[in-house]
Amino acid sequence: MPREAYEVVHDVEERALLVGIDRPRTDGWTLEDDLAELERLVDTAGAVVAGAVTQRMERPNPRTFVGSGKAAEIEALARELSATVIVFDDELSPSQQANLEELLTDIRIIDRTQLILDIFAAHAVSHEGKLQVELARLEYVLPRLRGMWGHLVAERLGGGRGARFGAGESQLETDRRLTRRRISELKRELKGVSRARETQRASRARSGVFRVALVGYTNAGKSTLLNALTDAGVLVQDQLFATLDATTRRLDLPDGRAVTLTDTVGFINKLPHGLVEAFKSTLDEVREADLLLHVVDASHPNADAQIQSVKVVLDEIEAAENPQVIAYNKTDLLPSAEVARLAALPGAVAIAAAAGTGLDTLLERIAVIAAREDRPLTVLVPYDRGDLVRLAHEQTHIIAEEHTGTGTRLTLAANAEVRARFEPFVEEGGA
Ligand SMILES: Nc1nc2c(ncn2[C@@H]2O[C@H](COP(=O)(O)OP(=O)(O)O)[C@@H](O)[C@H]2O)c(=O)[nH]1
Ligand SMILES: [Mg+2]
Repeated sequence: MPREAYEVVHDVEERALLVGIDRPRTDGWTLEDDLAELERLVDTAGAVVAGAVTQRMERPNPRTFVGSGKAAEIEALARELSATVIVFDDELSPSQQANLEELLTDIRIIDRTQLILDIFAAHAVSHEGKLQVELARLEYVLPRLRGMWGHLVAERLGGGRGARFGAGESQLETDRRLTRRRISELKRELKGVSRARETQRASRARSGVFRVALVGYTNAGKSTLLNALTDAGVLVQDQLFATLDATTRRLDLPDGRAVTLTDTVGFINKLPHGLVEAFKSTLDEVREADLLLHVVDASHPNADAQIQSVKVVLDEIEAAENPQVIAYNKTDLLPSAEVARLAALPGAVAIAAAAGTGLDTLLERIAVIAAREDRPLTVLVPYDRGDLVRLAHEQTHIIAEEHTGTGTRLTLAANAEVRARFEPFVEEGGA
């Protein structure tokens, strides 16, 4: 559905020329990895990759990102390949963008950040998701308004930049003012929208329900796993960022306990900071989770670097310290020796979510962790409190259950929040 809207924009085939620089780095990624991923992003956005240009540099040129000689080369190649857009693999500063637009006339220039923002915009489904994406886009656009306007002026006046400086400046101020106003409107509206969810989340926290959040690199198989474990029916696609909204479902563990499982937006290397900010309320689900289920596409050649990138984002949203289980997914694509090696890693489980392999082991692992804070308790629940008996069955491990003349006597193991709810019915000496 959102794809359709997007295709209207791209009914003329977009042909992209990718540009990346090869510089010394320590994050486990190579330029080839980056460009392969950029190609997938371009593909997800509905465009075709016409070619790629790279340059080896110690650091990006502060004026034009690549060297100025390289820029001329890029322009020539773009014409030769009939490229309609040039995509830079890193975020360009507003002035780099403006300078490049001046050098590479007649061809659109975007960077990785804008490409990701476009994909998010096309995939946002919920009202909240759409607001979050619009906010991130405007935050991105705001510092770039000068460059964009300058470009327009230059175009209209045939390069005579500054000739109508006064007029341009006041238009720019208007644009900035309107953009800022819309940004504060969006922030206000988002606060309202996320309040409903915060209320839900707070009540889940109070009820003592153990909360599990799926995290992982985009396309790792998070949504597939949620669907395999519950009846969520969320969108699964071999695309980057197919799902942005948080979906929470009840998950029944083998020991009879019910927990919640939340699927949310995936991460990517160089995830735009503005997006993390804008998706803060969605990502709160991750930060507040009792357990993170980190889903990894173990068949991906860059699996290790992807794990590192996920850790960087978890750090940014202050969730790096939450308990974690790593689920190495897509093991159906790996040789069995490799699967055995992964399964033996500390805190890891090997699964194939699509085929349902390894899910029993995964659930048992979750159950063990969910039970870590459990302490035993014996309570006598009166017959008019069926709600508490139901709670016991859903949220605790029941050790013994007996029907007496005055109520149901339960011996159960539960965490502190749940134990608090049984407080009035604790039997003498039974705690
Ligand atoms: N071979 C294989 N493919 C899988 C497995 N799990 C998921 N996939 C595929 O990986 C792609 C991304 O899955 P999705 O659940 O949308 O990933 P998400 O972005 O992490 O939510 C889809 O094409 C899935 O069919 C698996 O266990 N094995
Ligand atoms: Mg998904």
